[in-house]
Amino acid sequence: MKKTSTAKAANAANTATEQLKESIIKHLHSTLGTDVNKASHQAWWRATCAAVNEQVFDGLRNTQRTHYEQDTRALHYFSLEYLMGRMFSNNLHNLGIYQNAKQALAELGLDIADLEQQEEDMALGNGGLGRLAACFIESLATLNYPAVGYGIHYENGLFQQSFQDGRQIERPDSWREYGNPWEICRPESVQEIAVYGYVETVFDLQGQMKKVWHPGRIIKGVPWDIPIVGYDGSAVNVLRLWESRASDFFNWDVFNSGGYIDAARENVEAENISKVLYPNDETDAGKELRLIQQYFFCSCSLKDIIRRYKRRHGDDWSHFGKQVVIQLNDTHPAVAIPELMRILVDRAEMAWDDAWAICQQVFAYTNHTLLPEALEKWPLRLFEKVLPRHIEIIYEINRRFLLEQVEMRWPGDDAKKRKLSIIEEGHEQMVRMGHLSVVGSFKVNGVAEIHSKLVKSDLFPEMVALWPDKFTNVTNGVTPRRWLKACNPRLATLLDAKVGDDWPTDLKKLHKLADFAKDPALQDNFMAIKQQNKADLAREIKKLTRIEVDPAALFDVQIKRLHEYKRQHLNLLHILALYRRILQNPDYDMVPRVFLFGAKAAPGYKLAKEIIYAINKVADKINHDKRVKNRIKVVFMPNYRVSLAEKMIPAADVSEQISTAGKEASGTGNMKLALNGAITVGTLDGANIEIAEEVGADSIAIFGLTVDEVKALYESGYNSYDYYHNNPELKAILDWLETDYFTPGKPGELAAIKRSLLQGGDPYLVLADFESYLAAQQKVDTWYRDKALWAEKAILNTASVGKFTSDRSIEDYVERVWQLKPCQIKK
Ligand code: CR1
Repeated sequence: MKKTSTAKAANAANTATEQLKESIIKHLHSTLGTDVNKASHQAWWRATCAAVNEQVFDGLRNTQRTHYEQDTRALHYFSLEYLMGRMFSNNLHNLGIYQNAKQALAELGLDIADLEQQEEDMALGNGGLGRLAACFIESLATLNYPAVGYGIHYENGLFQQSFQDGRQIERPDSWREYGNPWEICRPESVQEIAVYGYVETVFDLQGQMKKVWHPGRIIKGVPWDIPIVGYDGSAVNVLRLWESRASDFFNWDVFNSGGYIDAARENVEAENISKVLYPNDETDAGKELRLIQQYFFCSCSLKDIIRRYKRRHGDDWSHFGKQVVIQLNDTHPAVAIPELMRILVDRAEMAWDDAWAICQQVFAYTNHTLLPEALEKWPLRLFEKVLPRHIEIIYEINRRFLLEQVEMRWPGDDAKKRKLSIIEEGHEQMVRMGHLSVVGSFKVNGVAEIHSKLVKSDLFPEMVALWPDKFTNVTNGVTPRRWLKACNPRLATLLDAKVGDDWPTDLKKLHKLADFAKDPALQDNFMAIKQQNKADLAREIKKLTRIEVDPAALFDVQIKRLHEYKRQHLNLLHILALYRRILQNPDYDMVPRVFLFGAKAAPGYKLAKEIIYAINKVADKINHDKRVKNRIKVVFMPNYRVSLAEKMIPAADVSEQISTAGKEASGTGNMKLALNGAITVGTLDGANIEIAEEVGADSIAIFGLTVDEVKALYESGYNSYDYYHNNPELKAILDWLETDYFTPGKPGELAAIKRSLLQGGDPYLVLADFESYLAAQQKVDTWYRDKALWAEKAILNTASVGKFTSDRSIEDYVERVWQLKPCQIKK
């Protein structure tokens, strides 16, 4: 019995492989216009993508037809960022044809790994927030939920980073310079949107007052669809990204009246809107173009949703709130709230209360940060200039909110009104997008338990008093398809054998592994895989940086955006402490470690760039110092991005999650690293707390002040000099940074870090956590010496983090916020 079914499966795989091969050759000829004899890897890759797309597009058509026929309620994810990375291997895995493709290509004399490297990352995001959106849309497709991702088709994604004498250099990222095989242009669904101009008050024949917006400029939005393949390949959803163009209609007049140059200039201005992603992670750019970007994509997307709705329901709006739910990924798309109000009140001529009721059925808002510099506020003057009608609508939303909610609850309390008003008073009036998002949404969530608690207690306590049921938590997650199956094939194969091959859609299954955590055979296999992954990464490190590292050393990894609150400089202080101990004691006994960093700094963030420079300079010194005898190597990997993360994460022994408690909303790298068997050195912050609960106190190295202790310390008046004066080692390494030891002939080049930690007041409590951080690292050193003990902890990490699949996050959203039903797609 078993034999025949295995034989059948083998036959089917053979046919699939043959068909793929044929299709690849066909596309090499007819799509790429080249020939097997002269095709480059790039051409082979494109031909293979075209072959894969035959299946992707079948799935896409099936899915769209089914959703239309069944008139499903759908989620619309509004996000300024999608950090997709590469799509090739993921699409193959999710279609279940990775092995066939690998085989087909091998038979054509090609290594699939070489082709994978041909793809540019689709880096339309900064960091965690954008990557979360990418994981979520993949999970939504996998779980068969009707969903569309909406965003911007940036011509340039996040800048490419290189180092020149240790300093970060940014270059533009033209990810689609030669076209991208995964995107489909949809000219039939173009939208036109308006900005600028003025509002006129008119009275109709019945004497009703009406507002008429006379726009100053019209911009065309051209949609590009990226198919999102669910795992097992039956549902294929879309990510719809808008590209801005000059409106033909609008510029025609200017052109005719002889204003050819003016028309050309306007074209450039219109096209600028989707030209580039703002490279700030967790800081508000506050620029006019950014507001226009936000409005542009929200307006295009809402019109797209309404067009689809009307195709089914005509002018009957009564089902809109049942069919449509919109998730706002942070406040960036919050302008969608007044835009929907404008469409309903001004265009559909609906009564305000009815329109508002619809809005409040439709919008939900996710908060991703408590950092004050990230909380978006727009100068009222600017808002008024760009969106003159929307500012009036916001005034009206605010007037009613203050009157019907705040005044009712706290009569006569002007201080409360000032605090809660969507318009901030002051030297310059500002529009508070966070307030607008909470007022306009039916649900508000944070992204980890602790963060959601802080959103309620520290950010919006009065809003909680008004609407206690509005606030909820959905802890973040990551897709195990990309972050284990595709990026760590060796471990994936071991897991298939040990727990069965359904773990990619049922990650709790990994828990079976815990029973074998002490089993020497499993430990050997598990650690042998880690070793091979480390050897692969060592080769990559050599290729990218020319630095040689020993795969037998402990690989200590910190990968995330560069930010003071994430405290890469705390990591650096630990490295300096170890180095100094070695210099003072040539026999200093420590497990050899490779410290690996990957991080981009926002181009305007000076101190972040100084930290990169300092790490590079210290690395240079240590890596060439014979006295170190390879006990320490420091490597800053250039151009950290999704595809590099996929190489680093499977090779990590230690995961650095060392933010100041209360500052990292969740983190998602922490989940990916633990899933791949790295042991976390971390603070009780964000999702680290939940990871610790899952893996158990013995399999994680927790250190540092807690959220409450951090608050207490700030309140009692933190003085970083106390720590500097009381810890001679800490004092010595900080003073070291002021000398020219790491920058010969140029003393003081690394002094900015010391300055920020002392004169600057050390806003993120680096010095306060230093001692306890070093103690946690010492513990890790001890653990690592005991191979069996380490293997057990590593296995327990992989076994215990099933909770952090993005499938679970999506099911939480469905239950707590979206109220969706899955829709099975027949193949
Ligand atoms: C948070 O800093 C979180 C991601 C995704 C980031 C990070 O801790 O994992 O969001 N916040 O929820 C952010 O980018 C603008 O705010």
